Order: sequence, then C-alpha cells, then structure tokens
Amino acid sequence: HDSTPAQIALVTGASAGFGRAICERFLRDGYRVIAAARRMERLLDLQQRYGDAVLPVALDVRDEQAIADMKASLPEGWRDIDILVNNAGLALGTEKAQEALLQDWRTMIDTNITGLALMTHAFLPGMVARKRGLVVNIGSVAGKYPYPGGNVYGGTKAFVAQFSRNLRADLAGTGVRVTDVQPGLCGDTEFSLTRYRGDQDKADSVYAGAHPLGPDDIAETVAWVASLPPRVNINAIEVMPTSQSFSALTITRN
Ligand code: NDP
Ligand code: 8X3
Repeated sequence: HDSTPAQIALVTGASAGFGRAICERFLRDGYRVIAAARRMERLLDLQQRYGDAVLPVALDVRDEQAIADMKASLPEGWRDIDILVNNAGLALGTEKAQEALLQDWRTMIDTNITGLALMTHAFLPGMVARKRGLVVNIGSVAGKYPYPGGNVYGGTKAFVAQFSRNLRADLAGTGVRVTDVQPGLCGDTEFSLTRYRGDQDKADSVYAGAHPLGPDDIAETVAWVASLPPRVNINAIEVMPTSQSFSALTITRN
C-alpha cells in the first residue's frame, strides 16, 4: 500500500482538446487534477466522471487578478502543485499578416504568451520552495517551422520554446523541471474550429485524409514526461503525425 499523497496537476485549457485528454490521463494514472478553463460546465462534467480527484476552477488565463484569486482560494490539500500544464491557447485566422485582424493578434498574444507567463509566474515560486515540480508548456511545430498565415500564432509558440529554455537556465539547481511539448497536426480538438471562427467544414478539411494525431497522443507524451525519474528533464519534444513532414523553401520569380 502506497501512502504517498497523489501528485497534483494544474491543467489550463482543461475544457477541450489536449487539456481535457491530459486531465483524463492524469486522473487515470492516479493524480489529482485542478482543471482550469473558462467553460465551467465542461469542467463540472469532468468532475462528475472522476469525483473528488478533480477540482474545477473557472479561469481566464489572461486575467492576472483572476489567477491570484484562484491561487488564494485553493482549498487545503490542493495548494502544493507538482505539475503545471500550460496548455490553454489558440490560433485565430490564417490570413496573411498584412490582412490579419489586430484584435486576433492581441488575443493570441494575451493568451498564448501573457497567460502562460502569468500562470508560470504565479506557481513557480512554490515549486522552487518545495524543490520539486514540473512545468509542461504546450508549444507547437508552428513555433519552429514558418508557414503562410502562421505569423503571430507561430511567433507566440516560438516564445513558448525560448521561454521554456530560459526557465531551465534560471531553475538550475532547484529540482524543478521544464518541458516544451511541440505537437504537429492534431484532430479531434476545437483548434481549427476556433481558428476558422466556427466554420466546421473548413475546420474538417484541415484533417481530411491526413490521419492526424489525436489528443490522446499528446496526453500520452505529457504522461510520459511526468512519469520520468526526477533526474530526467525532457527539454523539448516535437510530435508529428507520420503523414506530416517538410516542404522545400519557396522562391518568388518574376
Ligand atoms: P482546443 O480549442 O480544443 O482547446 C483549447 C483550450 O484552451 C480550451 O479548453 C479553452 O477553454 C482553453 N482556453 C482558450 N483561451 C483561454 C483562456 N483565455 N483562458 C483559459 N482557457 C482558455 O485546442 P487544442 O486542445 O488543440 O489546443 C491546446 C493547445 O495546444 C493550444 O495551446 C494550442 O495552440 C496547442 N496546439 C494545438 C495543436 C492542434 O493541432 N490541435 C497543435 C499544436 C499545438 P475555454 O474556452 O473553456 O476557456
Ligand atoms: C498547431 C499546429 O500547424 O496548425 O499549433 O499551426 S499548426
């Protein structure tokens, strides 16, 4: 009989896609999970399925005060977070930079960069004080490989990659680990529906015939990273479907 208390994971963007799959995987693996997102009804559904092992919290990661309030109101027994999964994020549009909406750029920057930084800033000191912890940042292949229409979205994920590496530099000697998980094309999420502003046909066409990754593949990756002995830090891991690879650089001729 193992009397060690279950590890606590805080997962942002827990109401859909990767976040939901990561929560369910952690719960099946015996962790307790603080599930954070704006759509509380989805989180309550998760709690209904998994009971007391889930603590649902309504949270917009862009809101510094809301993060402080959430942290302050964590019940006894839920405060020492072992794993922070910064998963909440989104892409909006694939228009060229010169045609993109400024508000979409702001929303992506506020969520994917500022939200991730605010959450990390809030929960890192506790991990350092306890000399243990793991931050998993969900980046993207879009942070490494440019593509037309990727402009600010890819830029936010490049921030995630470099921020993750810089965190490792600052956390040297603390025992706190940091991993940047960089998924490629992944279906069965709301990612493309959000990106194409609710156009289901356009969202579906992204994945047609492509045999994309599924959210469980990313949950499996995160679960593996979290399961490794404390001496092992996976700095970054890039995961693509077999059907996705690379193209040549483009040359414009006239
Ligand atoms: P989904 O759209 O399925 O899920 C996004 C989640 O983020 C939702 O739970 C949503 O919850 C939450 N979210 C969005 N904005 C906020 C906010 N301001 N505050 C709190 N939560 C928020 O997308 P995915 O699961 O696919 O995406 C998860 C992450 O993975 C993102 O960072 C994305 O960039 C990245 N990614 C996705 C890939 C893919 O192909 N699907 C590939 C590579 C990376 P709610 O609306 O309830 O707040
Ligand atoms: C999501 C992957 O290629 O749609 O981050 O930008 S991609």
